[in-house]
Amino acid sequence: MWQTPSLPARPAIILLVILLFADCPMRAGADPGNPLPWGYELWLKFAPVSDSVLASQYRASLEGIVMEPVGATQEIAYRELTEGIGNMLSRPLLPRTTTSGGNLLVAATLDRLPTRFREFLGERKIPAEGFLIREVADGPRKHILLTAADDAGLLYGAYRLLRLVQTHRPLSGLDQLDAPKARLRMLNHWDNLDRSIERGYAGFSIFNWHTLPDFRDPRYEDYARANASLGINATAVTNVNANALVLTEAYIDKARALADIFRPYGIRLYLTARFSAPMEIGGLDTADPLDPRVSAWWRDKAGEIYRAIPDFGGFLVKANSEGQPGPQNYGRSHREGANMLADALGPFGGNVIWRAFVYSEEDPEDRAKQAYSEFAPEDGKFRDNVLLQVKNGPIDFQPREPIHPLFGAMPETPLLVEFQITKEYLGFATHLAFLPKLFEEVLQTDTYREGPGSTVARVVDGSLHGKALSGMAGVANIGTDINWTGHPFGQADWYGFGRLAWDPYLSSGQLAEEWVRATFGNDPVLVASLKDMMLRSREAVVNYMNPLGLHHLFDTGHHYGPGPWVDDLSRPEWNPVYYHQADASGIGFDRSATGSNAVAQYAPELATRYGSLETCPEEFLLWFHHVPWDYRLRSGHTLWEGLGLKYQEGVDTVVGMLADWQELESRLPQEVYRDVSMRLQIQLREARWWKYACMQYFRTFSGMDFPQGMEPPEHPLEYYKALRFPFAPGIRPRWN
Ligand code: BDP
Repeated sequence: MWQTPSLPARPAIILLVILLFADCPMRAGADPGNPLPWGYELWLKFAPVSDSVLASQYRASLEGIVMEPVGATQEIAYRELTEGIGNMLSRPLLPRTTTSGGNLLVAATLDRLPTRFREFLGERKIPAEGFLIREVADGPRKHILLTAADDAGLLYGAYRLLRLVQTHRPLSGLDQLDAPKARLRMLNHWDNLDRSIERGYAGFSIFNWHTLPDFRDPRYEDYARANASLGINATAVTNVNANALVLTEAYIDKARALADIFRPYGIRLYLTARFSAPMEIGGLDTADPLDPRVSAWWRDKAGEIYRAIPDFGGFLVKANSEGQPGPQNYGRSHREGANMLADALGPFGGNVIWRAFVYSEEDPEDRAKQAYSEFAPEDGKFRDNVLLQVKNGPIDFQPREPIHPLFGAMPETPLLVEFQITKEYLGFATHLAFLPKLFEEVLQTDTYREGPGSTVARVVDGSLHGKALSGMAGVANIGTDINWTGHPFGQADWYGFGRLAWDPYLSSGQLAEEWVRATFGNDPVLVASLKDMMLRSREAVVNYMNPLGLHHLFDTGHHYGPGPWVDDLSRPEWNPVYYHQADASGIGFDRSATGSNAVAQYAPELATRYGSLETCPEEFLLWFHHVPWDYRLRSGHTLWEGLGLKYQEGVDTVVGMLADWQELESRLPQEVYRDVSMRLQIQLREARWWKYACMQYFRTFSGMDFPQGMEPPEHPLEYYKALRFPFAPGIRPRWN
């Protein structure tokens, strides 16, 4: 049998994994030729092609490889191609020195490609980080040509070719010219220096700051590899609720070690910068951005970092938000704070990523309006190397939100769309909710800022306002769990995020299918059934948690489970009652012209659509309107009935997902089958809990009977209100 992959990191990982699992009995369903537990290899398993006809076609097209790798990135591409294709074709992909001896894979960057191959490009240009994969005729031979303008492009092209084989795509007639649509494709880790992870549900942080820089956990390289395989090219490895220590000399040295590992994979390292760092670690008595001592401190700090990490990406900053320090502590604006940092990083080519997630405890304005009010008037006043990072919706990563009104509203300011991959509000790592469905919904929404077709995807790729700098950031769902993401299907969220950051126009259906094929193989029954299940899963969560535009009904602090009754927290907008506004007359937040008028922050087309009860899509009904309990929905049901039936629909979908999963038992590795079965049982129990708790509570206002078709609650309201979860995971530690 052809060998399992042996990237440099691999032997050490295998050893580590063997040690970790030394006490475990032999796991049923494990591949005997591959000692890695299921899930560690993510979508990069490159299992042998099971269809023998297809396998022989691939073998005939890929008889050997002509490639002379130059430098670390090309070495990786070479290794991936030879080992991955070798594995999938169950025979080595041997090196050749000439193109005469068979149908070959010919791979090189353009500058090293023989002229006769360069001609196959024709008039087309390969953009930075892009690649061409094309079947080309060469006398009696047909080669697969892989070429790129730069090393990163060659690596991305290698992963694309591997994916084509892995997902059983034909190679004949192949002609793919592709490049990332956005410059910045980034993960944000909310990882603390003590390895706890804010909103992390898959173990501890993979970044072990204590043992860095000397101990280079092989996992760092496997992490970089997984990201590179998707096209992710930047990562901020520390929490936005930042600790200034990471900017001290010792930690910069640790960060250098990570950056060195990530570099050959085309990934630039970012750090989060705590705005008060000049006081906490710099001995100054102020962090006022307009104080020359403060700006000098940041300039020196930038210089120090760039001496260690010449390609350092820059700072990601959360300022004056949820208790974090910022320029407003000194009466300065976000712009003044961001520009000061931008001036420090600019000479080195670094960026400041400034988060727009701000809302103030003193501001009585609707929280959904605050970021727009703060930032929109500042358009055009930021330095060129400042990017504004805007969450997908105006509140906070809810199961469903309308798009953030800032999208398309700042034509002069580079922008990153921020998604949450970790499931703070979609069931942690126990619920299956395929997030690319949510991402797709946001990306395909039309902002109408420049007329019809001004989608959020065009904000991500920069085309809406011709921006060179733009992109997508995702809050990572990765931890030390052996399968990286806790829930096996959490891998699909990481995968889908990365692919959408590369190309925000991809469909969630395609991504689900790609991931299933890469992860579970190409069995058509499995592919169809899992894809269908994944595509239904996100709407299920919306329905059993926050249907019809409800939002932020989550219990306090940990956000685990329902807490719609919570009304005693110090800040009004920390209480779920602020968001649902239920009373005897109805339920929902009036953001129309008669209410907070948040609708006016959107382009007129959306403002009109959302602002009127008649045209507002029902999925956003209670987001924008306070609606009487007996209001007739389009289905003919009253709002009260419709609400109960939506909750029920969510639960029913999970019942269906569980049944579909059980049907597939014989087609799945046993360990995954059991793992996901248990998680689906938890999901079902919690879906019912949400439905019962919320409907019991809302009935205290509607005063109506539960609708026909909704299972009646198992317990009285007091039971649900009394539930406590002091150790629910992911809570922010008290010190940051
Ligand atoms: C909220 C989280 C909180 C984060 C905050 C943020 O509850 O832990 O610090 O977002 O994005 O969703 O800064």
